[in-house]
Amino acid sequence: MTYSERATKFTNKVARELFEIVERKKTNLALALDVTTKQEFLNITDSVGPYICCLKTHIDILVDFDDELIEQLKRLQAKHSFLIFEDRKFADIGNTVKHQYSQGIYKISEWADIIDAHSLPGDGIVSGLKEVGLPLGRGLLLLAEMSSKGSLATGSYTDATVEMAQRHKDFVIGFIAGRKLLMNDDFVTMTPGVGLDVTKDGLGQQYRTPRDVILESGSDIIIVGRGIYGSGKDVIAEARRYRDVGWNAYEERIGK
Ligand code: 5IU
Repeated sequence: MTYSERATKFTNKVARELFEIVERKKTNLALALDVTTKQEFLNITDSVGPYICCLKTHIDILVDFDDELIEQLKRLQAKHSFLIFEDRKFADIGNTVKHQYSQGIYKISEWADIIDAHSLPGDGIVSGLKEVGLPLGRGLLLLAEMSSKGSLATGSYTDATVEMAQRHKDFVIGFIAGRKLLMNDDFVTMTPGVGLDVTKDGLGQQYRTPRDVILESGSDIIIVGRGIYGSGKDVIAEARRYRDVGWNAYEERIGK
């Protein structure tokens, strides 16, 4: 199925919006922007904005974070049209994650369209996040698999995560995983650990190609970080390159 056909089937508004952006901008590329200063963060987002459907953030690594950053980020979001995914990987009991999601310095629920969580604590984590996020029209991804070497999220853990998602279809929009996990098209699959030039990073990260991820493994969105903004890279040229390779793999998959 095409991204636009998929978009019409989602009941969750964020999942629908994501695939509408993918189709409109013809990009299944999400940028994982792990930089530590506001200036780098905003400059790269503005440069790469036209080529991405989603910006994945780790807001707590910015050394000079302030509320103004969020306003600037929202302006760039309106300018370029992408969703914001805060890769917070919530992992506590429902009552605690509720506060981590909405309170503290970052007030993630106010600006992040998408968040993610470990399934480890059980259904309560989803229920807690849902209390905050559902009324705001947000979406949650569950971590069903990880790209790093030796990850324990495999086998029955992955299966139980899929079952958890199916019990919370109103709020869980999909998975972080290396491959499409369900035959039906009810969930979004986003895959990190994507790179064209190297296969690992020395700290356990493992890279696969966009073609492997989208065409062979049936994922929907490639998440690319240092492959685009790593040292010495031309970020615009790299973003275009990943967008093109990711989109070609999708067109090949749907037989275009
Ligand atoms: N990330 C992973 N693997 C995972 C999950 C998240 O790499 O299994 I869940 C994050 C970490 C980083 C980005 O923010 O995705 C990948 O960045 P690089 O492309 O620079 O390795």
